[in-house]
Amino acid sequence: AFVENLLKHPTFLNNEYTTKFIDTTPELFKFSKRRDRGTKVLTYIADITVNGHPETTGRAKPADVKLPRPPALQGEPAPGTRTLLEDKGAKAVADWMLAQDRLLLTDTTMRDGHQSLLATRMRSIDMVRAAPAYAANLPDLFSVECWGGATFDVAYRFLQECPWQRLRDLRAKMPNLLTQMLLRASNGVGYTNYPDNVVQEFVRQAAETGVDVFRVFDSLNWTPNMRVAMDAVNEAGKICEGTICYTGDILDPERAKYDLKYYVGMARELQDAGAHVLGLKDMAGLLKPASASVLVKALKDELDIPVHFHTHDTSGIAGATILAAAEAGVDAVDAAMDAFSGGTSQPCLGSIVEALRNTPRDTGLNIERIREMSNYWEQVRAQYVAFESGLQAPASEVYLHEMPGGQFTNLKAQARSLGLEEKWPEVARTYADVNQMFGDIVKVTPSSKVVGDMALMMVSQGLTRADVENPGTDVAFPDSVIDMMRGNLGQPPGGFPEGIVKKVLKDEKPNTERPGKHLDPVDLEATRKDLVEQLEGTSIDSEDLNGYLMYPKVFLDYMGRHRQYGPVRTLPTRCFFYGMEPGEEISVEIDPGKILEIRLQAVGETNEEGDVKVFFELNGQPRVIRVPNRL
Ligand code: BTN
Ligand code: 3PY
Ligand code: ZN
Repeated sequence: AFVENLLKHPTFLNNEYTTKFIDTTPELFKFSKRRDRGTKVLTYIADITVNGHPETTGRAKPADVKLPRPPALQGEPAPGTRTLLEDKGAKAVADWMLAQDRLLLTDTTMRDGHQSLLATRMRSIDMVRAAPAYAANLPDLFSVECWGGATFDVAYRFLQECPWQRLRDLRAKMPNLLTQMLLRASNGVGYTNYPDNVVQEFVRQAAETGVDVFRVFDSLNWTPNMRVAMDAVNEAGKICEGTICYTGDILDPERAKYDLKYYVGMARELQDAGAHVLGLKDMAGLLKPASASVLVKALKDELDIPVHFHTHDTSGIAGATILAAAEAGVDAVDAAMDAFSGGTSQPCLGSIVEALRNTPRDTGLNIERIREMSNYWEQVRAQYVAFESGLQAPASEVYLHEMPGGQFTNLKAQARSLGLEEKWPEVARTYADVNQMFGDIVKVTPSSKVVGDMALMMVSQGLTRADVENPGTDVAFPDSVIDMMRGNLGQPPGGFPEGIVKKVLKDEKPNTERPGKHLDPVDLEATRKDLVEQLEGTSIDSEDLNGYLMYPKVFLDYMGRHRQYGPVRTLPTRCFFYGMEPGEEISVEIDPGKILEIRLQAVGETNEEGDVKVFFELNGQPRVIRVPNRL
């Protein structure tokens, strides 16, 4: 019956068969109620047109319906850093970095840029359409950060798309450029510690699908908890960027816990653990220009590997820090294309290029090509007004709370939704108090979420640090706090303060060993079989399995919606979030070369059953789709 269904399936008959087709076409296994992909995608558009998208309802709507136009291609892609990795390997790339006079640049627009400015909501189509222009016009970039961090679960959860497909498409369209991802070491791209074999399997798959540079960090800077991920990257023959998270202020004697000696020592450990490159990750943008001069010089003196600096411009002064780091000899830095830079994102790429022109660190990048690319990103950003944070100005407040760029605006929105908007200054101060109460820890996903959860709980319940620490008061701690005190995210330098551990865990003893040591390996093939059963026979490839292992529920919900709507990733962004207007026409490339011309004719009245008829033309043929009016 399977083969029969396959042969009769309209997609197969239309010659649209792709390797992912069987996996993503569960109706092959359900021998009734088949719907073709055209009907599915029309159903999606009809539903959004009638009911709105839950993510944008009640929010700003972009004015323009025009599709953003990527820059013209300047000839064939020239050999780039990826070419070197393929020819000579990871160590050769690191040696090449050390041999450059110019400052090398990573473009973060497709990962941290939109993660920090647009709540991670950028869709694959807007990235994939830009990728050929990156390859052809900007072959001198060091790398393109385009995967990992929060983008993985947001893709499944809110964008109804497969993050692996995004990676595969970007990889194919940028064959000469290094792709880069952010990996939370044993926390993978999630918020909790995974069994060692899950982390290993995830890295293997990411490398196979298309990641070249893995920036690996631990949310408490605990190097023993980074080894599994780092070893897996090296095993895969990819570039391992072992990363320090920067917090505090090395020039402030009051923050002696995180002093120069601490960072240099950690850098040494990461080099010894097999890092090809040292990542210096200033996730909150706390590294000041004068401190950067001192720190970068010390790291360069101590290490034999190149140093790659990442910061955020929340304070407004990160450009100065980048120039100081460049002056002190840093090998590479991160920046975002102009239209996705500034604020809680990275500093402005074009301005760094200009600032260094005709100096010893001249980047050699073509500013005109950068401007064209940024013009494209400006049009892209305009489609996502619903997700703008509204942060209007630089915030020196970041030196008080030390929130990472991605968290700052997110926590503000969370506070707003809890009715605590007016109390924001108190949330910021409490976040700082919680940090001190936890022993002054690195705050970056997932440890930053724990501190944020605790701070919001305290402000909404009117509790101070003294109240929480008072052995006489009973406090209901958030689950994430209990989990961290149990040792499930590992240990910060010096451990958590005994008092707070006792208060949170009462008589329970924390685990101070590496969390992965106590997690049994997952039986991957048994899990796959189980999943296939849950999905009534849908076949599950290794990318899907890795998605499920990271986020079981998020993945299953995604698959459920996929069954109903089919792939929606190639819909224009405006249509995906707002549906269509009567008279509007769009082209959708549902498979390579296979284009659906869709025109919305009219939206009917709601009938007694509460359904609405939506009238389309699909490739010139009339189609009527009925959807429930849920408003
Ligand atoms: C989510 O937020 O759960 C993901 C977005 C997709 C949900 C689809 S969009 C069309 C339909 N209408 C809804 O309210 N939910 C689904
Ligand atoms: C992430 O883990 O997603 C981050 O961007 C941390 O800075
Ligand atoms: Zn960042």
